[in-house]
Amino acid sequence: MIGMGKPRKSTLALSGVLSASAALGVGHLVAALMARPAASPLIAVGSVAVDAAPTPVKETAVRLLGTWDKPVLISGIAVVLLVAAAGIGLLARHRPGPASVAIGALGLVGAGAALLRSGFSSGGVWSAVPSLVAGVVGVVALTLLTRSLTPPDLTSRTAADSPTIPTGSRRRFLATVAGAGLLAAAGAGLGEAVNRTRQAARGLIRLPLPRSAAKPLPFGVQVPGVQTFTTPDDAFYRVDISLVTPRVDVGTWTLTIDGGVDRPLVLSYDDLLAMPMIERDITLACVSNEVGGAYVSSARWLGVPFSEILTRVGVRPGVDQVFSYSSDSGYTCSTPLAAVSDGRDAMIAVGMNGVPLPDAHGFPARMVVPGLFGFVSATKWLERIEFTSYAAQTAYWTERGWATDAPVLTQSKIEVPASLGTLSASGMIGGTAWAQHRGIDRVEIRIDDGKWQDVTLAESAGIDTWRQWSFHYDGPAGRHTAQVRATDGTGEVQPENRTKVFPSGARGWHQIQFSVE
Ligand SMILES: Nc1nc2c(c(=O)[nH]1)N[C@H]1C(S)=C(S)[C@@H](COP(=O)(O)O)O[C@H]1N2
Ligand SMILES: [Mo]
Repeated sequence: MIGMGKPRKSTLALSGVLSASAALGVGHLVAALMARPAASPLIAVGSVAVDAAPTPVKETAVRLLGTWDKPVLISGIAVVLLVAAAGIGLLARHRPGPASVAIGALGLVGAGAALLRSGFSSGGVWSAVPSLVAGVVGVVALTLLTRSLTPPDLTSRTAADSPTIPTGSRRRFLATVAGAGLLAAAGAGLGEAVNRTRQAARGLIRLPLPRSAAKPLPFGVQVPGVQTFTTPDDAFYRVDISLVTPRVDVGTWTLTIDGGVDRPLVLSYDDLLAMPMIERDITLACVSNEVGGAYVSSARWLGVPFSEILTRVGVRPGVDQVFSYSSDSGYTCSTPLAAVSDGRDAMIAVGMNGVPLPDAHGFPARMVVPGLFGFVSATKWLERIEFTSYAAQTAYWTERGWATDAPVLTQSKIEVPASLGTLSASGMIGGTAWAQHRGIDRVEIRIDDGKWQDVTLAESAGIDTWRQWSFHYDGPAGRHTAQVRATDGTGEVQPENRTKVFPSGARGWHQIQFSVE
């Protein structure tokens, strides 16, 4: 084929695809080297797509695909890009100029996406670099590949010389193909390796001891068969808008605390670790948790109490909102000033269950505020806290129609037996109930259409954590239903009527069917 002088269409398309692959590989590596994994071209474009997608689309994607939603999206975008690149490869045969412009334009699309996500701040503009480099790599690769397919002075040759491409060109083409393939694979692979090793340094971090330690957990907090009272880090639910887990370099990371304050602060990781710490057991819940869902977990957090921050910076009159920013994802979050200044254990957390925060849960620092849903309190990969007003700043989810003020709703759930499961020989039904910062005072269960009965509550570890419960079933065999409802520390009973998670969280009783042998 190549020796025939007229390259096949498939060869041309392949040239386009290879050029784009090399571009993406190099772009990925550059993003990793710059410690901005989210600025990798594909991921930047994917992130913008996630932002732009209407809320119902996002909810459907999460429901259908679960945690596969992001890999599926990224693959989809990659396929579209590679098809476009194949087309550009075909175009390159007769119109190399426009083809180069087209592949370069794809780089610009990536750069634009990265800028949209990172903001146009002085630090943010660097996010465009990986895609710009990718664009250049794409243009160069495509030019080299198509040139090696078509001898440059073909037209000026005499009829006797053409149309055969000399074997030298064939070799040159194959070498360029191999080079582009290598760039693509090595770029992607090395990029991933860099992203990972950047984190190896984390093993060396020594967390400070808290000035105020968490109380020992009461002996009876755990009900056998129910999920563990303290959720292990790798089982802790995870919800965020980031397509890739941000991997923050603590060497260069800083936390800025500014806005309506007398003494703004810029803290390094070491500065933060040197501040007084508290350690607390706190249950975190997501507003997107369906009744009976799994987006709720408990951990022992170590962090700097907000009271310490407030004293250091001196908040001015007029401030009513704590507006937090996250590195890498363009995510912002609004928390009422009242919730971090009313004496509850709001903190800037650095530790989770005895170790530095895992990447997925916000390393190196995140907010934790008991009693509020995660989207209005628990900013991960925290980069800046601006004391401001609700009038002046609007957060990411508020812009998308979610509630601005979102305290955790009282919820309870049956964990054993599983829905449609069989009751074990012990006859124990069990689960959890939570109403952070109000506490759980009572949980009741109803079997079939019977009357509500009190369950046995496990010991309370405080009003900021969930409470486990159990109930001994001694009714007849066969198929049954069970329903639960909780009463919070203010005496309010969990309402029966179901509501959707949007905009302020799901209400309603959890019900399961089970059979008894
Ligand atoms: N940077 C950032 N922080 C974030 C989010 C996010 O998308 N980006 N999601 C929030 C939401 S909606 C919840 S429920 C909690 C979840 O925290 P987890 O993933 O550690 O469980 O993080 C919050 N913090
Ligand atoms: Mo959430």
